[in-house]
Amino acid sequence: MTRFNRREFLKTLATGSAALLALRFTSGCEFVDVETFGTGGDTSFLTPQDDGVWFWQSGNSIAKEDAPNIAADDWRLAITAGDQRLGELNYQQLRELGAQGQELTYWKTLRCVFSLNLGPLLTSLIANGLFTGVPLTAALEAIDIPAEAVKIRTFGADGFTSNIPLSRLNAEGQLPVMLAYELNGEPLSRLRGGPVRLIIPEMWGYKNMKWLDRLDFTASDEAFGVYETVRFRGVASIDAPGKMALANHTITLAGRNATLDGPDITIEGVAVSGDAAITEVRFSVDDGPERQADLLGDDAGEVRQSLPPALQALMADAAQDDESWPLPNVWVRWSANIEGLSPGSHTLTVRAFDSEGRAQQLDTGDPLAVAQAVRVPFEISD
Ligand SMILES: Nc1nc2c(c(=O)[nH]1)N[C@H]1C(S)=C(S)[C@@H](COP(=O)(O)O)O[C@H]1N2
Ligand SMILES: [Mo]
Repeated sequence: MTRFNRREFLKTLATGSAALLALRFTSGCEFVDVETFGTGGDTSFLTPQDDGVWFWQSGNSIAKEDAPNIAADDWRLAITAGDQRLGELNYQQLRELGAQGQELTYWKTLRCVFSLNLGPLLTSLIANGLFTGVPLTAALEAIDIPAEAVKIRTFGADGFTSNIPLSRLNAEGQLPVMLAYELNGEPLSRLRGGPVRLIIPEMWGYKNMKWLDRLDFTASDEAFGVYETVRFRGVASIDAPGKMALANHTITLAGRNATLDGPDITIEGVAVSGDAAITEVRFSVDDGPERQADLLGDDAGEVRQSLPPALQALMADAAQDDESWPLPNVWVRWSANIEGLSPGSHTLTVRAFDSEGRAQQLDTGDPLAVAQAVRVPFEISD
């Protein structure tokens, strides 16, 4: 197994299609399959659960057809500390906890960490929805957690593994880690990791275990998990805390080097930051003066109106109240009109700012750095 290698990764990308509709690249001896919804044009705030609308990422390199197919009645969560069995939870018990008042719903933008490296290339490994479930702490109430435990190792039925620091479970001021069984008011589908997956608000996709079937409490602080120890071995932020970084995604120029009809164009995208809210998006053309893009998903009322009635009601139940928008860990859409472009080559530069005072930089010297503004070449036709 070789380490994740940026140069190899870039070479692979260079041979891919501009829109990155389906991407396949090697990481050491393994393949990672990545599918995106492409660079659409009308990203809705909420991504429908339907196949092909959410992105699908098998961190474990399995094809969709091979995704575990677990009936709700057959789902079991084993809770262990190494060889020792601490308890077990089934689907009905989980739903009962929900029915007894433990249920909660919140917005979560799920985002693959491969988009960290693909970000400047307009990847769409990102989607947003309303997850419903039970706080993990509620499900663990009857469990005797070993006093020396520092991490929870997490296991999926497909063999994927990851971990979360135990301290995250009771972190103050954070939404709870969730055992999620619904997305957008519907049972969590097979491809989304149903019947039950983990949802951790501020963390990258790989920490959000699909087809969750075991939680193992360990006193070892060693890195653990497929991404943590194989794909991104040695990248400190990948093991813990695993927080999403500030970035822009899905900028709709239909890919790099797109040719567009001028002289006026509209650009649109989504921006998100782990643990913080997007406060501003700025853009410039050909390194001219920066202007502010309009933020579209930063207002709760506006978002609610864009949803079907059933989801408006679900949103009203969500743990994030209207006053706290725009939300940390949740994308905002942005758009802008650019007028009077001359025929020929141009460069669009876009950067996001968050409520923690972080900003994407115009030049970090590393085009793949996460803090790097997105730069996209495009053409205006004659
Ligand atoms: N069991 C399991 N959980 C998993 C994965 C996996 O391969 N197996 N992939 C992870 C990765 S890398 C990402 S980005 C997200 C993708 O979630 P999605 O397929 O629902 O979009 O799931 C995470 N959870
Ligand atoms: Mo991922």
